[in-house]
Amino acid sequence: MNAVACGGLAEVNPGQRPLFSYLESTEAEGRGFHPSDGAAGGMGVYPERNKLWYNGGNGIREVKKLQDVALKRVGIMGGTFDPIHYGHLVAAEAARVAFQLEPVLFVPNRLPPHKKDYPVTEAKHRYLMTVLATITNPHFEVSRVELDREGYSYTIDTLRELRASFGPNVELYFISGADAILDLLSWKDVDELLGLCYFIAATRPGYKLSVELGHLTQRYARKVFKVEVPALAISSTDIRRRVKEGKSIKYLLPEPVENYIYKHKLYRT
Ligand code: DND
Repeated sequence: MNAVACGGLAEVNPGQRPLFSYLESTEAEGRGFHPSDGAAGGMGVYPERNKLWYNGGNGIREVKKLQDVALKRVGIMGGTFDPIHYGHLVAAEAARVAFQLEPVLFVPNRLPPHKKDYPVTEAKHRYLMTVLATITNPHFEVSRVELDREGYSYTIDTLRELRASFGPNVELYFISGADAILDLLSWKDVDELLGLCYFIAATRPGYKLSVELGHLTQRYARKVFKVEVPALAISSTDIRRRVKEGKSIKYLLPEPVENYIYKHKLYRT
């Protein structure tokens, strides 16, 4: 993965107080770094150098080692995962590396609120496929928080639960495809949701998410970061169609998930 293209979507404001002085003053107060403050100035991380950069309008300057300033950051990859595939895994890994998330929690939903009119595979299968797909990555975990909750799996309910269990010193980053971010305004209690977490939108390299997000207010845009990933052409819909048509799904998803699909005769009808 290349130099990380993350950072707030708001424009650089040359008049803004530089991030390094912000860090120095707030560290003294014991508060630490908060990404939304840096976002307005244009900010991101070089993972390979483990440095935070800030562009105050006069070019990029490195300011701090990331581990010196960041709070603990946990990633949340919510999904229907019907089935999980390499697009999901590559997006989660890119976000993990770019934002130094530990761990990334995969959260399969029980009843997706936005797919009320679509048949979704039994939750137990989607959960087990998610476990199989993530088991070899020591930074990935699978959460049953939505599976064990009755009714529709609204993200706001999940974030409230996770916020309560992780406590205030952990920042939560909800990882999502750019397509899902574009629908954010239709999500339940979106105002509260954006107060509980940041969003990381996985986009194709060169994709201008800020243009697409023009309909979001400035307040929302400052809570959305982006990370560029390859493999965006893979989709669960296409994999299900391929199985139904007897076509190969090899190399679109991890082999254990492929074997699980065939063993349990999923997606045949
Ligand atoms: P999907 O059904 O899109 O999941 O649901 C994504 C999340 O949004 C779930 O946690 C939902 O519960 C939540 N949601 C949606 C709508 C309303 C509300 C909540 C609400 O609370 O009101 P998929 O399994 O299809 O995909 C999982 C994620 O991976 C999505 O963000 C999708 O955009 C992304 N994705 C890819 N990212 C990179 N490369 C690819 C991808 N394919 C899917 N190839």
